[in-house]
Amino acid sequence: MFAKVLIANRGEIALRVIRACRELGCKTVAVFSEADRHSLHPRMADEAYCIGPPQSARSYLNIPNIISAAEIANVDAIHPGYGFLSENAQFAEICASHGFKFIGPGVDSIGLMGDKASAKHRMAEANVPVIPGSDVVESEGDAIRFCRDVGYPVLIKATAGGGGKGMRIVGREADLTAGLAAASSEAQAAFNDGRVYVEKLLVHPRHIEVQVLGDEFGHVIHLGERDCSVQKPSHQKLLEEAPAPNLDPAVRAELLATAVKAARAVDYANAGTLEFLLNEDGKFYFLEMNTRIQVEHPVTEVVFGIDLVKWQVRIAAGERLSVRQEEVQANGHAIECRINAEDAENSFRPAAGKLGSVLFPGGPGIRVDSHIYTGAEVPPYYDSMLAKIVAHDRTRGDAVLRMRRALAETEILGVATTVPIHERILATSSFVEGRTFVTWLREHVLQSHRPVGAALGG
Ligand code: MV4
Repeated sequence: MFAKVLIANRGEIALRVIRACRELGCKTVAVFSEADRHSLHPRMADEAYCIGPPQSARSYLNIPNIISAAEIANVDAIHPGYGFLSENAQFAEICASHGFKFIGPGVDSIGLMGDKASAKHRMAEANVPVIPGSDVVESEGDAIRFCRDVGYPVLIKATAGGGGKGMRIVGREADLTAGLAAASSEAQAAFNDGRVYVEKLLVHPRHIEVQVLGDEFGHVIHLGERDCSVQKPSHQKLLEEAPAPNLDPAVRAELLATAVKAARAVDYANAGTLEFLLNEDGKFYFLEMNTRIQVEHPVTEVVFGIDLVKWQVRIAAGERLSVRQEEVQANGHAIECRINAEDAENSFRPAAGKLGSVLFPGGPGIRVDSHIYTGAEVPPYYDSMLAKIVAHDRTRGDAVLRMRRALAETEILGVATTVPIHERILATSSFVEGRTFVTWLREHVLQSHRPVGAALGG
């Protein structure tokens, strides 16, 4: 086991990794920007090093400064958390070449899955279902032929895109030329790469992802699935749950087996997530693979009673995965609400500032992963997540009731937060019935709630 681990991250995930390392008997090293001097992660770690000014590019993305801190602290391994450098193959390579074990998959897996086109191609080769799509559009004729073949509506996507940027729906051939031109110019502007391709549009798909864990000896298991369909219009997840509600058991079995097959096909090691779109007809398609621990990992942990982050560290330290697939048993249902410093009434505009009183929920079946405290400063430089509230109970219905109770107990004064929108989501009948999909929030919650003025014709 490592003697000392550096956590190259901040906020709640830095605390999460520090806690896992401490339970494994490792010493911990935090790195912090000047804006995080009074944050909890430098306080909780055994050592802490300032790696630069508040701007991410000059601190949490500053590879030379992070490596310097690792050298000075003489650590054995580096955990990247999520976001920042967690899927940066070059960073993983630099850690290894400096003698620090990168706590994550191999550099090749990061690189392969980081390029969406190569990932999709590799999955198709492994007989993992992918969304029917064209190659990069070289001519209008190509596009017209492809669309006639798969049928409208279609979705135009940017090759360099991801996260929903540069996508265009085209409902009929007459609109195809304009759609291609618009998507391509938007992609050129956003990514300096105007290449686009076309896919069959899945109408109202669900976003279902499968947690996998592989050791460095080729053993791969899954730890069930998570439904992440409740997303903001910006494609950022807001609420996640495990297991996915109303999922046909045969579809679940096929989905989980496909995820393990996909991970094995790329010799995957450490924690990873296979993302799929599940269509209304029960067919599912590979979307992308995340080669990091994810924000929503706690819903899997509480349902399966395992510590994914400790397994990440153990696997990186060369341990065999001692959990066999047959031993993996789901217990109950868990829901996670992301509490962000955002104003849902104003397109989720980020809020920043000094917090007033912070009071978190507790009691049976509640877990709170958070780094904030009464009087803490919420800096404007980083993503806006303040806390994750996780409610676990025997059934989904009970988990919904428990989460409602937990949100009612939550107090975070000083900034706008997403607590109210979560209370609205949990009170919406289609959510309670488990009938959500990727555009559900916009269509069923954000639209339905319009101030009177707007309703009068605004
Ligand atoms: C799709 C789709 C429907 N049909 N592809 C959005 C971001 C990018 N990762 C892929 N996304 C989608 N691709 C086809 N052929 C619907 C979406 C989509 C979506 C996917 C996952 C999670 C949230 C989403 C929100 C809107 C659209």
